[in-house]
Amino acid sequence: MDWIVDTPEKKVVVMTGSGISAESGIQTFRGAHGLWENHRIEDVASPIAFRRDPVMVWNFYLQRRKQALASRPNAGHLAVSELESWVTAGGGDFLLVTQNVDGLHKRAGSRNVIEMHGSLVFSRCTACREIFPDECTDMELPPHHDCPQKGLLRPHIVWFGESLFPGDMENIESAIRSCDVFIVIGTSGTVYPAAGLVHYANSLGIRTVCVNKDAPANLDLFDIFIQGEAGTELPRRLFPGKKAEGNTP
Ligand code: BV8
Repeated sequence: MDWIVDTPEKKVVVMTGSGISAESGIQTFRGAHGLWENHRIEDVASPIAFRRDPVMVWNFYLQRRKQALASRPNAGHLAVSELESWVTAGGGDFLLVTQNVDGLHKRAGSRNVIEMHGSLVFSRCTACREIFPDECTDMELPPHHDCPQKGLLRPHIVWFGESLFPGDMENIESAIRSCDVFIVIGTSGTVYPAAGLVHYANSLGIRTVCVNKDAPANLDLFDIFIQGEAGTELPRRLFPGKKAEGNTP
């Protein structure tokens, strides 16, 4: 049995995609043939779409916020949170980078998290740019902020064609530069710059591990590929700290 992390005093970076939330009942992007509520994600998750039809985009994200708030973290999220506790208690460093906007990693107890594509439970004012927690699920129309400019609210999400939040990429790359292992879970490796991070880790000679239900687009960039569902594979393989039944080290 290959443990992915064999001693706690390691420096570990984990990156996840929608696949880790699939077992919580949240559909993945490609798994839904790229459709969400019959929308192609690229057609809705963009500033152009929001300018063209703010009500449709606002409600698209309202539906996803409702679904996320009604969902629960699964064994995969919990295993990542346990790994963080085990590594940090042993004197190691841990960073979780997630492409997901569902908030399930934080609800599973993960602490050092970069939600690189934003979060469904935050909104942002398009005028004053204030970002604030927002778990409201009954505003069918995008509300206006109570700032002087009365700006239209938008989801605090990184859309296609938008840059990541300031500093995030630098912090992610800095953590990868100093890590011993980069573990990528539940992502098809098709969206950049997230999908490029394994290239970066490779260029630095860092061990790269992929845990995924299907072979990702960038499979050849990984040292180890564990094919399977995150909820099953992660508790068994992430670290020897927890003896799951049926483990044969
Ligand atoms: C950027 C938030 C610089 C939204 C997301 C033209 C113009 C502008 C940009 C581009 C362009 N062409 C290309 C680009 C770059 C673009 C891009 O990469 N496009 C792709 C489509 C080619 N990227 C960007 O625009 C990024 N910004 O480049 O800024 C810039 C700025 C201005 C102008 C030019 C450049 C911003 C990208 C962020 C977009 N926002 N999310 C929302 O959620 O609504 S992306 C969204 O899709 C996710 O966050 C995630 O990143 C991606 C979906 O990917 P996955 O998570 O991997 O999901 P998927 O379904 O694909 O795969 C799931 C996997 O899980 C599968 O492999 C499956 O096998 C596996 N799985 C399933 N079940 C399980 C499992 N694994 C384990 N266990 C299971 N149980």
